[in-house]
Amino acid sequence: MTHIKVINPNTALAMTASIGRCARAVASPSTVVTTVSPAMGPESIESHYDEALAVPGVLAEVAAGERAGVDGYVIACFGDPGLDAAREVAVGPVIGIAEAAMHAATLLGRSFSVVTTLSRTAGRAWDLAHRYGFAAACRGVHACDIPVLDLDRDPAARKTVTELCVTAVERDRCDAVVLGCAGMADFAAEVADETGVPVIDGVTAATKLVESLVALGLRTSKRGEYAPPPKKRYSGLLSDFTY
Ligand code: 2AL
Repeated sequence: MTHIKVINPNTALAMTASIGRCARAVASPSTVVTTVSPAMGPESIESHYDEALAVPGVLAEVAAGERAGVDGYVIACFGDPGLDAAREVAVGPVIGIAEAAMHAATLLGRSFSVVTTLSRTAGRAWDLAHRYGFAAACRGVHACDIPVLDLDRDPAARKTVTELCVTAVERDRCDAVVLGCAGMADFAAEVADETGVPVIDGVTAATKLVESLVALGLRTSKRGEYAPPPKKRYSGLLSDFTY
């Protein structure tokens, strides 16, 4: 049995439940998927400030997962918050949803475009495309300007996102679409129907990638930068993080 812990770095529990449904729908019957939100952090992540303050909660969940014998982790927010730090803490693989989706998109086509939430999150999506080596394949990052929590609450959100994906494919002439928020995970099938191109939701892509790496017996490298962090004291609110 493989145990994958899917961490929604925000504290919106309805979104965590939806992320869990999407991840479980693709996981093998022999995989147990646990979905959590950290006990502390922002209710949604749509700024660099939100992202920075989401990271301690994510790391606490990875540390708890290590104590519980979790085999691998998905960081289910498109900014991939805390990904490198989580890999220092975890023995098994840790994959971010932007990372998973961009890798999958470039296996299925020569180019992709990202459809994200607020315009201010586009810079982070571009940063990650550069970091993962996919900037040349990324034709555009388009914002629907719907706040993360409204993706679920606003009945028009699904249609707005789908229409923006259709426009992105026409305008960018891209081969695939990457959904730029975990809150869009259950939009993928509909967007694929409307655009006619592969549409990658990072939650499902990352879940299957983690599952595959674990099945291959592969773990995070502990030789270099992803070795456990040096032991030292942390003060104040971070005193529990002393490694
Ligand atoms: C996200 C995401 O995936 N979760 C969240 O809170 N914010 N991404 C985004 N582009 O807004």
